[in-house]
Amino acid sequence: MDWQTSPHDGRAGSASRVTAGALLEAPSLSLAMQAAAELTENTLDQLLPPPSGPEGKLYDAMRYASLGGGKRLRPFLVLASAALFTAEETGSRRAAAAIEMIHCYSLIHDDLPCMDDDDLRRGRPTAHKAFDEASAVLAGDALLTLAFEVLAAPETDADPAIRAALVAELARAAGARGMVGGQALDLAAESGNEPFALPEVTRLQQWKTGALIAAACQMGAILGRADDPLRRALEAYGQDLGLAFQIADDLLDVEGETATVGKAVGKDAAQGKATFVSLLGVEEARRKANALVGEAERHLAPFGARARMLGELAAFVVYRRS
Ligand code: GRG
Repeated sequence: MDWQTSPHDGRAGSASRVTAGALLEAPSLSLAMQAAAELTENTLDQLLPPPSGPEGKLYDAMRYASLGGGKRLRPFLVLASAALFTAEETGSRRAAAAIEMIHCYSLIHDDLPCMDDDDLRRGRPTAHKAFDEASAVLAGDALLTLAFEVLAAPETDADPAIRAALVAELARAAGARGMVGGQALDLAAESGNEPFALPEVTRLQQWKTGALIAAACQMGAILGRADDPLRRALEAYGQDLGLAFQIADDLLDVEGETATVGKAVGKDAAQGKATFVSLLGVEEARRKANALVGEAERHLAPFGARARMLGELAAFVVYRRS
């Protein structure tokens, strides 16, 4: 077994050298997440171009925005979902890195002056502050395209149909009827006269944030050649998790502190943005998030005890502080 024992109290205490396949047997969710983050960091480091030559600044910006930070939630979901089906290690790691590339590109672009205009991300200056706007735009573009290059490569899976399914799943979730479409709805909500009501905010968030989270679970199922019922169970889990995540994000914007969250807080209220919290109030938003966690956990029933980490993750997503 790869889980190491802490010299202090004899309990399993280190996530180093753990394989993706072992994530589901972790002694705790935090160790499982730490292990997934390490696997993701190492895989990203291998896949991202090393900074050299006249284009080195672009590679530097890509690495700055994707290495050394973040919870690595989406990679964790790919790795843990794939592990449910004992999918092959290399493909799981590459798919986990690919979805994190898409996520990091979205953060870079979201922080730009033409979008949210933020100075702080993951507790550090945003990419356009650390570099410049042009480099940040290009780093985002290059991460977006590298993600699909990685998925399409034979090293990800020997079966071209599996690679095509991964590409299609991620493209759909990241595109105009997914994350980018959700961002467009967000901009439309800001510029419109009428604030969005609950159904519109729900669709916006399902696209902007939920789609990628749900896709992470689906990519694990694709790598694991899951049958239809199990794939649908993971899909339903991912959808509830995605919405719970967004409600928690809205709550953090109201209740969190910049130093812990790692980005500016209080922006939604300052901009008069319609969010789950502004529409439902803090208590009802938290109740809804908790209810979604319960639903998400119930969808995991067909997987039995092996899905314990994914169940715990749903609760973590709602109670996280960053
Ligand atoms: C600009 C194409 C484009 C898309 C932007 C997802 C998105 C759409 C923007 C991200 C902005 C944002 C703060 C959305 C709220 C939810 C969210 C995605 C939070 C950040 O995700 P975490 O908490 O971040 O998983 P870490 O840093 O832990 O990876």
